[in-house]
Amino acid sequence: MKKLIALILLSLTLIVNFNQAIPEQGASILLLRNPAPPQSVQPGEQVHFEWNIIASSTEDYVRFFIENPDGDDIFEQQYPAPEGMSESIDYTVPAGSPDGVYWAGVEYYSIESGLEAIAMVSFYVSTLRGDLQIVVFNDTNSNGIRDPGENGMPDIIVRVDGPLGGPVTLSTDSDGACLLTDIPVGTYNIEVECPAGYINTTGTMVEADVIQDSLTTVEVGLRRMKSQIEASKTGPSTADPGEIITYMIRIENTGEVEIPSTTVVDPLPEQVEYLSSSYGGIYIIGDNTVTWNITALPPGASITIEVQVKINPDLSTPTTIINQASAHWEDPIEGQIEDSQTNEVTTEVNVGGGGGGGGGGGGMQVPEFNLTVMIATAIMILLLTKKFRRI
Ligand SMILES: [Ca+2]
Repeated sequence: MKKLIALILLSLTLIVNFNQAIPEQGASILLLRNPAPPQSVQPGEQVHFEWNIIASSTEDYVRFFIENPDGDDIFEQQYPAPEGMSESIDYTVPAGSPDGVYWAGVEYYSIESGLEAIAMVSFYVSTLRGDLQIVVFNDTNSNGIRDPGENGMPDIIVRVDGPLGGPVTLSTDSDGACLLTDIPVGTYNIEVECPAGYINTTGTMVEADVIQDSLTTVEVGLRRMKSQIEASKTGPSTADPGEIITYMIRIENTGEVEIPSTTVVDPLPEQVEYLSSSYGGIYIIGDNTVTWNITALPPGASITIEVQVKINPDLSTPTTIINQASAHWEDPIEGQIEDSQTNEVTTEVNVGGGGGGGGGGGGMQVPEFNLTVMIATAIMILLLTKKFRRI
């Protein structure tokens, strides 16, 4: 962990220095310091500087200097030629120095041009210091809290703005963490860069207070955006032999990301003959299958496609036709192909004669029953009337 942070800080230092080197006539200066902000030193502690100068001109001398937060030079050292082109120095911050942002500079003077190049880097002096740890985790249940089993996310870019300046850019390690040690106390603003396909579950900016001699830990949750296609199908529940029926297939993006490409496949039942389809459906005779290609479908969007078929007119016995389609789509975040099945559509094919006869038989049953009830009721009334007459 410490090694990684050292590497990160070193790389940051390199970036800062390359940006701040001002080669005026071809000379360039690489100036490094340790520790690099936001890590700070207390008065009495040392800051290490080293530099390397590349020049095609003739060296006159090199000047190293340090400025306090007010911009006043508080330290200066000159290196006459041939010294100073590649040097290091450990500077001890004097006891009683005020807290703040200090600057160190290296100036290169050549015989030909005088002051030819200058590089400057900042360093922090802080009497009160603490540590800050930022952990980025995969908030799989999206509740903004790190629950057991929710792993840290490596290689996430984190920007930290502190009370003395910033931001510094860090990257999380294999445990999803980055650690800043010996940084000035105060309020820090942390911004975590969301990778494509993820959203932040704990807010895009997190504020953290660093307290003296304490470790402040901030947990930032990210969640993978949902990518989902839902497919459903409708069709008639009954039909006759030879009837033309229409199946409707609805494809809906119920996720949070655009699905770039969806293929819908409808293997037709053997009892039907393909007639036509909407939305550029392609019918393959050998497979008796219709296929559609749907391009970019944004979140919340849906498409309904149709296929017309004719029920086999030669069906002679009651038949149940079952049809089910499927959607195959590419998850744009993970890059893998996913499948969604529609519901099954069941169509009962009535075959004339058998069904009608059954209906007729049923039709006779109701009056027969009523007649029986009426006759029974009449007998009852007759019997009761006779009984009353006797009384
Ligand atoms: Ca959670």
